[in-house]
Amino acid sequence: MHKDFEEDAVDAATRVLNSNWTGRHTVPATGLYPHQWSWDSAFVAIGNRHREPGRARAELVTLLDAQWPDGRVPQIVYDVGRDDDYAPGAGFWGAATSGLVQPPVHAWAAWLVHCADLAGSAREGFLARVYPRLARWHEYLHGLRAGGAGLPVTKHPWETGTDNSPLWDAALERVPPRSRTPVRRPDLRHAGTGERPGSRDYRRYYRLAETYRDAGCADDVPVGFAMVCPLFSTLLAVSEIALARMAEALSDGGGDARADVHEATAARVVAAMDEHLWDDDLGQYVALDDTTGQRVRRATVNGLVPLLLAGGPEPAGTSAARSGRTSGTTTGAGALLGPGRAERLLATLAGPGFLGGGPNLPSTSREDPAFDPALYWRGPAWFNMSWLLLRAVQTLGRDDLAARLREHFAVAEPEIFPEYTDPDTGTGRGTRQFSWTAALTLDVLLSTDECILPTPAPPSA
Ligand code: 9WN
Repeated sequence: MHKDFEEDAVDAATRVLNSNWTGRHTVPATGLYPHQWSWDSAFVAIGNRHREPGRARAELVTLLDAQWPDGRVPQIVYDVGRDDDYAPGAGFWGAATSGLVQPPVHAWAAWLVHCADLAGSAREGFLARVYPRLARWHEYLHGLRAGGAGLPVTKHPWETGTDNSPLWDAALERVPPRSRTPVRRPDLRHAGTGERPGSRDYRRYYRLAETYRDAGCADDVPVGFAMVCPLFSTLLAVSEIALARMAEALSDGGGDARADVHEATAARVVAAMDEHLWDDDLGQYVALDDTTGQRVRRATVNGLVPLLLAGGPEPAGTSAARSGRTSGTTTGAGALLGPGRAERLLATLAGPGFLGGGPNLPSTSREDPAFDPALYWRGPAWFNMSWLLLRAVQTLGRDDLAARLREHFAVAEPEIFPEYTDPDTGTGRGTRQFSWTAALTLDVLLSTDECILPTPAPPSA
């Protein structure tokens, strides 16, 4: 990317993050999303760590302050003064937060935020504050949310972060498109109807949320939707490895038993993904319907994200913050994908359904019958997905694919930091001045260390 462009983009992205910062957290977008969202805050913290590390720490601490006693970190923390501006709101839940969750990218984000400013982190006792809460969050997912395959289930499409991906179509078909609560759509004031889920989908979303809420958000009551997602499971495994690094850093010298527990848990998650979510015909991971036991054979970007678990060289920038272990490679470590899987995933990523079929990475394969370049998670290119895959292929040394994925960020500033883009033309879609688009653009432009994955422990001798 050109130098002038980079400076302009850094300034413009910083302005977006400044204007979306409320003093305690960052809203995803002031109009469409006026509250704090869980995984958005993690991506925002990853971008803010470069120039505003104190704000990055505050972002995560604010979110974790809203953690439930059972360990869940809520999907949304409401700004009750703006309850009319987004639906369903605090009134629907009868609580200050949603009862749902979102993908667990937080521990990974917290580790990166810590590594970016070791002195500030130590001064605020950041790791000691967040580690126990993040560990409880993961315990909730491994415990109350464990499905038959031993992987966490999502109880609502909103929990997947990829709300109307075709991965959820068949399961949603079984949900009656009727809710007792009237459906409100303030979102349509900020994005076109052709870019957002339809009203039938929304009636089902409400129905599911209402059923879960009325059961007291208890996880032993079936709500009619229980899906295992390869994106969600991957982020859990990566974050579990981040918890291991945190446990070591906190134990002041290494050899902490908890780090070994996190490593073993990550390895168990990856092994379960390999066993239950791999689809050899599609050459990628897919979702699993926990109600029927069937895999959902649809090609989406969610199923490529496990490339983050393919290994690679030791990340130099993170090793300085680790105690007790200063070198080693990930090759052969327990938390990695099975033999041959990385090569197949790379081929699928480069193939006609994804990067081989057009300039940017679509959220749903161009070869899937549901592909639509304008509609939310059914085709548009999302910057968090380009970022996740970029980090994966950089770690694997695939500079060709990294250059392709980086191209997406070149349209972020000219398109006013859109929520997502048409994967073929780069035209902005959804809302604008979207926080994670700005934050991850900053991360791509400002990162000096491109290998930012927490490293699994080398196999013991
Ligand atoms: C429901 C906030 C969120 C993101 C999700 C994205 C979208 C909400 C919505 O916006 O979902 O959570 O109303 O569509 O799908 O990933 O966290 O940016």
